[in-house]
Amino acid sequence: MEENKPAVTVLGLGAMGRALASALLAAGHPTTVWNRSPGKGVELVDAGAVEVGTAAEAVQASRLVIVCLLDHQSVVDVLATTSLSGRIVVDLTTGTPAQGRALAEWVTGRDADFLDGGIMAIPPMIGEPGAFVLYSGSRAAFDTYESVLGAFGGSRYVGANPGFASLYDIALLSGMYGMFAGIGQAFALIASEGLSAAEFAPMLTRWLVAMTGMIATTGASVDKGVHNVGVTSNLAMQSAGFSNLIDTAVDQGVSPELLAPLGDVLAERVADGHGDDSVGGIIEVLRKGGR
Ligand code: FVH
Repeated sequence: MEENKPAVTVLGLGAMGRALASALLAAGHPTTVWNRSPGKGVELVDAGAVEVGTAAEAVQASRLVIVCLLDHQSVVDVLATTSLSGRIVVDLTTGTPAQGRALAEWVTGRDADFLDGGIMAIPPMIGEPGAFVLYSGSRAAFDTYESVLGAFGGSRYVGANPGFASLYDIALLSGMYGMFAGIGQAFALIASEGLSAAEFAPMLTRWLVAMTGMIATTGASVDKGVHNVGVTSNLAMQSAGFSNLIDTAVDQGVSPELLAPLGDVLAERVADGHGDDSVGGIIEVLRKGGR
């Protein structure tokens, strides 16, 4: 351990907590770890970590406390057993913006500072260049510990509102799950004729990568609230063509249940008189708040 490196505590040694603790150890930080069930810290202890028996002891060991548990309730339950006074709590557990704001209030009410975080990586990526972590809440805490948090990958501070890291996190995950839905549908269609999904995969990758160009242009049109300028593939055309996706799924014995709601939203925007919009126009339907 390097003497001048800040000590860090990690609460939670699931797959992600172990990866975080491991990255801190690799960066030379004296690292104290705790997990509800014993036995998950053995390799970390071999690498130099100190494992303690209670969350309260772990929180006393370091000013900087990283929390990575299953969910928001487990975080509240565990932190309630500790004394947080003078601590900087960084919660990297996935949660909602409302939970991030509630936890910030709860933690700061206990004489501690707070950062909420959203990890945009899976455990093997931690410490690698592809990983990045979003932070929101105390700017002072972020500035003080940015170099420590850099052990996990890139760090991005997204605002003082403690709910913002979760908001960005969930927005990114929403984009990811939308992609998963489309990929699942595409493979199901290919498999319905006994064709090779593995051979189809490069074609799907090429197509999806080509389509990513629309992300930046759609973002710009969302900010302006204008969706009908410079449109090359208008919504009326897309909505009319969308029935082919539903009909083909049904004909091939594949469920259209993931795609059908998107077809409804496209049709609603067209019915609202915005058939000349680009696909970004669907955001205006979504922003009405659901049916
Ligand atoms: N793994 C991933 O790919 C994703 C990447 C993005 C961020 N997520 C979030 O990270 C949080 C932890 O995920 P994880 O992968 O470490 O999850 P598990 O391996 O299942 O470990 C869960 C840990 O939480 C502990 N725990 C659960 N319930 C409680 C409780 N009531 N009180 C105290 N601790 C609790 C559990 O302890 P144990 O079961 O070993 O005793 C583990 O330490 C999560 O928010 C992801 O969404 C990961």
